[in-house]
Amino acid sequence: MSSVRTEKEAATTLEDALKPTKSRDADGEAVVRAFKGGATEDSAPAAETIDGFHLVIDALKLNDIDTIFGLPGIPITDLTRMAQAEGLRVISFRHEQHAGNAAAAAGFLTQKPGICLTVSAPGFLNGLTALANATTNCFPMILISGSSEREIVDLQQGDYEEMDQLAIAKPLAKAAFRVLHAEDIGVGVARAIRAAVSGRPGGVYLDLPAKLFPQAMDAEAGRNSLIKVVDPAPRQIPAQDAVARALDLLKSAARPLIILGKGAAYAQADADIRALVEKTGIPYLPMAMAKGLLPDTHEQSAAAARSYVLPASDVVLLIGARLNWLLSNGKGKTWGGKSPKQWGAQKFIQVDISPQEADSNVRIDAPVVGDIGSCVSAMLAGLGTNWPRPPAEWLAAIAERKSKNIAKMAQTLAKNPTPMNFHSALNVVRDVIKANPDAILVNEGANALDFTRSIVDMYKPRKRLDVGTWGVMGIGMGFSIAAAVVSGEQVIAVEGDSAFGFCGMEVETICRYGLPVCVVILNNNGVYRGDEVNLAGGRDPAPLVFVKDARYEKLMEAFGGVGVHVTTPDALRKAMEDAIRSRRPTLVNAVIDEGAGTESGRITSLNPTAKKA
Ligand code: ADP
Ligand code: TZD
Repeated sequence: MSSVRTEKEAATTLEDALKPTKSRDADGEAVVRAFKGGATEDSAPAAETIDGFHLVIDALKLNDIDTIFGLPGIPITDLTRMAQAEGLRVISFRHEQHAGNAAAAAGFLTQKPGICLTVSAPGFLNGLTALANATTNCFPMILISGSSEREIVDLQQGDYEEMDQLAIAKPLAKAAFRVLHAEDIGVGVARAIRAAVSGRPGGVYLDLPAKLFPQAMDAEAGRNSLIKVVDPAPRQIPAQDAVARALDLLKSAARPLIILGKGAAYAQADADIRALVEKTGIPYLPMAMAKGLLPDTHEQSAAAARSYVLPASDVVLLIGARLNWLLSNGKGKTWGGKSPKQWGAQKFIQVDISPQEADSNVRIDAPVVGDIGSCVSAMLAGLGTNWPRPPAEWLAAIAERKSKNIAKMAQTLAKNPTPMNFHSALNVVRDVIKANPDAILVNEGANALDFTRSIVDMYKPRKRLDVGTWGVMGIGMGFSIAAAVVSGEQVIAVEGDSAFGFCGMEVETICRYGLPVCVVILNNNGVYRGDEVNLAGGRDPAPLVFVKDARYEKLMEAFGGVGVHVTTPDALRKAMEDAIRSRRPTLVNAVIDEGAGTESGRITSLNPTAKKA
């Protein structure tokens, strides 16, 4: 085994591990990373060495990772400092879950794994929710957590923040690795990157014990041990016969439909996806985070006729969308089935990178397995020159429903009730996004989510980030911070007041880094709505109700941002326009009718106890 792990060099306690003895050469350069070791005091001058801290940093940099989202503490405090000193952007959060959410969103937006860095046990667990959520959403991220001393952890002898983190992360991550020796850091980081972005992307856990960081090894050997990952997310070309089968089925359709999911947004194959939709002339539905892949105002969008097209369609082409609960698992009333378990009459084509996704809910007649870019371009190539337009009756039936529903929505949006409601407030957000199509919209809540999704049109790909596959609350500020950091664009976060509560403290982070984030809280005094009463008649408020008329905007003011309290659409519009003009961190507390909203929003039916007498 290499001299790196001689008794002399290896830190024997956590305290030792935290006290690296650094030395600099004459110009303060090259040996900045050098550690005493590799030579005894009376031997020849030590060869240049490199420690674990810098190997981790160099491994990340070598792979074009330029940002770390994290929260410092034992044993990774020095890692955050040194990473910043070495030119990485380190965004330091107030709670690891939001750092993890930021890493996940960065991964979705850039196709590079977002990095979240945490301390051991509790910090790791705080980050783990985000890691599990990233895996569920197929977003690439790497949760790097420091961990305590292996010998003590494994014997359960009671170390500081003792926990077998690797074992706990495994079932919630796409992959999980631990690095024990400095010379393996390069491999560990490379494996984590490959696992996160290849195939179906997901969350990866990388366990770095405290003792690893101050381990020193010969600098040249260290540099040679690092790996620049070649082609981390290799194209996966679909089989020609699978493509032909899919196109034959699509051609045979009388009532075809395309559904675009967030996998399609992630794939960054925007031009080809648009070409496929337009060349086939097939109506399409965007899932929430696929909105804007084609502008929501596109004439082929069937979003305003969703409840008509799903059951009526006969062949459905899914591109990067799973038939999970968000699509009623491909069966039941939504799809024309008579009972919740009954399948509709559709035949499905599913384009997905995961070979195991097909048939997970209903029969997939034509799976096309490969990366979306390659699959869609193969399908485009196979369309030929005389692809038939979908039957005119189908298009006309959709157009009729669409225009009826759009007219109805326009009427609702034109109203200006007092107090404001979701519609009159979101009508403003709709205008603001239309005028600022590059802005990234982050969205969470129940009603605040559902109404924003249906009212606010998106015009460009990957401009909408939301609660995703789990419908998880608390992603708002982490996603907003990541969006602002990786894109530099204005971010608008439309938040339910409950949703905001899960992550509100991160407005300090937004202020600290001066990020152009405008948070709009649709404040109806509670979870879903704010007008419930305690059924027992006691003094405690009902479980879903918050402090009335809470002044959330003061939270932003507390950290130097702009806080605005608004009760009218005009005031909301002005506050949002000011925020965009100034690019200052802004929180608009938009007070809406506390009776507005329904339990769980659009998914009331999933509530086992929601049936009201
Ligand atoms: P939505 O919630 O928008 O319906 P899902 O998260 O359910 O979308 O589905 C996304 C799907 O996209 C996943 O099944 C995932 O395997 C797939 N996917 C992600 N990236 C790619 C890619 N580059 N190529 C092909 N499929 C992908
Ligand atoms: N906890 C977590 C982590 N995720 C969840 N989804 C929930 C709890 C349950 N939940 C929802 O599904 S939506 C929601 C909760 C608590 C909040 C809804 O209230 P809101 O939005 O104020 O954010 P609206 O607009 O008032 O409905």
